[in-house]
Amino acid sequence: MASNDSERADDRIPAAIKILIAGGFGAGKTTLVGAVSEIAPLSTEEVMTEASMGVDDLSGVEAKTTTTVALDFGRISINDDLVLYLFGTPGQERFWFMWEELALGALGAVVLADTRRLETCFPSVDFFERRGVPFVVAVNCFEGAHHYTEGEVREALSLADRVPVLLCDARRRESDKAVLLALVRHVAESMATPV
Ligand SMILES: Nc1nc2c(ncn2[C@@H]2O[C@H](COP(=O)(O)OP(=O)(O)OP(=O)(O)O)[C@@H](O)[C@H]2O)c(=O)[nH]1
Ligand SMILES: [Mg+2]
Repeated sequence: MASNDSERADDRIPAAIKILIAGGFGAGKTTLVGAVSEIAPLSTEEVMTEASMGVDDLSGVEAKTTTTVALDFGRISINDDLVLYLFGTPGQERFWFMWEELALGALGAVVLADTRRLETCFPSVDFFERRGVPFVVAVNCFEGAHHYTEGEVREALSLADRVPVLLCDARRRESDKAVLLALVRHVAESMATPV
């Protein structure tokens, strides 16, 4: 017997794509994955001890007590046809060697920029530009920090016109979803018109 449309919709297996959440130390990567994930996020937070003093640059994020030592992992369904698997990268320089492995198979990335230390997202921007991985820049607007306009961020990071820049609050799910939707659109456009 032929199945009807609603049965077919139930049988559909959504496409799954891997997305990286990158950016500098303390930019809010773990916060974003935790806020937007529809499954309990996996995180690998460790308490920062005195041993990291002089190794990790805490200027601007002095209140930070834990840090990601391997990865964050979460999942979000965009619709019935598309699921995003989110991999948050570790931000500290001593763990950057893991980015290469985490980036394998990633179709796109969010670079979270920290308004208190905008320059800390340079290495992430550089990493994805070199590999030709489409990315968006999401500016996580911390209260009390300088507020940049989209144009100022674009100029400061020397971003190509095609790279979307958005302002966000990593703690808010709707804000994070808007960032991920912009990324999905950008990935689709990049696939249609590769540079
Ligand atoms: N005020 C404010 N605090 C935030 C925001 N996003 C994250 N935080 C806080 O900033 C701190 C650092 O956030 P994390 O999500 O751990 O940052 P991270 O980028 O994962 O850090 P690393 O993995 O150590 O590089 C946490 O205490 C968050 O609660 C934000 O938008 N506004
Ligand atoms: Mg983290």
